[in-house]
Amino acid sequence: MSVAVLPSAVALERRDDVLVATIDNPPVNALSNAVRAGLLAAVDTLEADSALRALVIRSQGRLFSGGADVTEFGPAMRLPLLGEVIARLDACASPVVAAIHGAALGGGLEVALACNARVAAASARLGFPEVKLGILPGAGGIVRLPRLTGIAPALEMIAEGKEISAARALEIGVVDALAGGDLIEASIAYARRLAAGEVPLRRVGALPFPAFPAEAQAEARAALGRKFKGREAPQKAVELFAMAAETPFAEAAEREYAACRALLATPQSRALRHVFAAERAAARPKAIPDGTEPRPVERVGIVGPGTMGRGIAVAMLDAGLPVTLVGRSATALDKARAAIAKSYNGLLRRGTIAADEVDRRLARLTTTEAVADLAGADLVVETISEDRDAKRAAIAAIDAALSDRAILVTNTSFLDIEDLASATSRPQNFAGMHFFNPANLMRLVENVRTRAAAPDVLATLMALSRRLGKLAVLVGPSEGFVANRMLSKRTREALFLLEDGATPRQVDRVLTDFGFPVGPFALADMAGLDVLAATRVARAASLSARERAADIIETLVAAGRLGRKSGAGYYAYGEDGKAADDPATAELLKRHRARRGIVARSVSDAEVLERCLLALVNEGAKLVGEGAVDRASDIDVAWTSGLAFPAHLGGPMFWASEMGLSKVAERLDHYAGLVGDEFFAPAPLVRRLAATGGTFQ
Ligand code: T1G
Repeated sequence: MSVAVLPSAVALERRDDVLVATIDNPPVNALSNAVRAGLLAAVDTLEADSALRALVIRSQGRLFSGGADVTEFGPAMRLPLLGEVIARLDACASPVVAAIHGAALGGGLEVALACNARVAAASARLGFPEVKLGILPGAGGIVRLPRLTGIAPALEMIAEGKEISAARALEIGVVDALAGGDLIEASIAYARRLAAGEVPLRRVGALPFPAFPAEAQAEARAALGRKFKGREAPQKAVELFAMAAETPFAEAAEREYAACRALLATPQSRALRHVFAAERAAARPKAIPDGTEPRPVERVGIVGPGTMGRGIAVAMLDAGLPVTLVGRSATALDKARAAIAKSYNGLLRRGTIAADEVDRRLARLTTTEAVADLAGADLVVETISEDRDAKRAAIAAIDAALSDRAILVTNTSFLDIEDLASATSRPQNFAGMHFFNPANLMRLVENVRTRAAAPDVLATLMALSRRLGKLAVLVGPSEGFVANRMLSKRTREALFLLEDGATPRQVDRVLTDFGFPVGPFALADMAGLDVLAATRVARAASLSARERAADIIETLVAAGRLGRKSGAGYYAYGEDGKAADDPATAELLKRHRARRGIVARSVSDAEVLERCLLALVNEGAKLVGEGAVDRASDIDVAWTSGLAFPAHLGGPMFWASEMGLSKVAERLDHYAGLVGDEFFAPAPLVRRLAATGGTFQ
């Protein structure tokens, strides 16, 4: 056996008559320039040596390949391009086999599809995540995958970015075999069978492309339009599938590549790639020095069996953690356990989880009325109601029960977290973990640093969030943190707009046309207006005089309109559950304006959009200026993952940067004149960036 290490990220090794090429490009084996060159060298070696009968491509590390190197995306890609590598693999006279472990994604899967066969480890996953970056496979994914699977499964993978398991890949023909034992040995054996003619040698590009009739195209377009509102790439995928069905292979491959390049230059792709990078940057907060080891978390406690406590418990149980749930009464705890079991039963009915797995998760849940039972917990989440004195008392009691190294976090939404920290004897072990409802489903967690919190405590929160499958942003302590603090400014403007003469329908329509799945008033009706009214009471001290006077929610509640649950709120809800405009709301608004001495005027859609969004952006700029977040892109992560800001617009700060900060400042000045300085005077950071021509990025 001889080993030749090329000056590239691909090592070559001869296993008798089979050449094994090993991609080694940490952390995700992206197909960087050195990998592409290495793969070409592998094909050269194979073709130059008649003693070699086949090539196996495998990878070192966690996964086969995460695809093209996104850091290389730019106007000029360095040669060789991936397309050249793919074409050489495809044209190779001797068999080539891909040995897939971990995951084969994007360009990584395209490399595999250009091989004659694919052998996968049973745990491997395969997918085309390009669409999440606003692009599409550009190196043969579109022209090859449907030839193996048919149209529908390929569209799911390419236009929706759906990842599949190795078992599913075998079922739909994407892989040829699953390796029971050693993947490399199985792949080498498969390559030898191909070389010996025991298994017919196939080139995916030579298979017929399935028919894609016009009606099926129209259906796919409509379904994707509903599912991915406003997104260009999924629609483009349908167009390219249709093109590939009618175009000779080589020409179709060229057109696929050109389309991918064109998508790369779109604002949507820039925005989505910004979000991808922002999510990864958020994982490295400045307050946590490199190399800080998180503390081990093996057992968690949750105090407060209400909605949030239950959701957090499910998130922990789902991640394999044993949970001790503490409540004040057996009745409350029984209710919580029943609710948790019910949510698992829902999954069971839908077939997304196995019965024995539900049993295992529920078996990890212990309920108790005794705070002392938290003694063995490594981390405890306090989720009792938002009442300062009650929270301080609960926190002091939990603190007394915990060991010296245990971490205590509060899930408060808007109480002063430094004040809560002062209720503990070990403030270095105290911080915030602000989950969103439903806590087991929402991706965002705001981890809140307090002045005294130890870096390894913060590192533990970040690591735990990741283990829960969440996206975490580390934020500073301020009222409402990032998401709710900014959202409250949009809520304020939405209410002021109603006072000025807009209707709930207009505001909701403008924001859903922008790309939010639901507008603020339809959302308020879902949340319950009584709940929102209570929040207004709790926050009264920090509301401005005009906000306090804009008591539309209180007026609606007084009229018995609590939102969806009472059949009417801003809208009226009939049998069909649809939100209908209600003359009674219009009448209440009219009286409200009369009482406040406001003369209704017609408000343009542009004004609605600018006031709602610029109010967010300006508050975001204040958060950045105060150092409450490390970078503006952390805000974009919070909004795209937690508050449904359309990711293809990049988040509020990216959106504002695209608009240009001098325009942002100019519009803020305009609304400061119209609505009031206290609401719209540009944040100092906006002024500075407007003057220097900078952006938030
Ligand atoms: N290129 C460059 N760097 C990448 C990368 C990539 N494709 N994928 C991940 N990284 C970096 C990432 O920034 C982070 O860096 C580190 O690797 C670990 O990532 C021609 C057009 C592979 C499932 O869209 O989905 O192929 O922050 O923290 O949770 O058609 O990364 O540590 O400095 O996310 O284990 C298509 C994107 C490209 C895959 C691993 N591929 N990546 O998840 O680790 S387009 C993708 C992921 C394409 C062809 C085209 C995930 C992952 P840092 P991580 P992870």
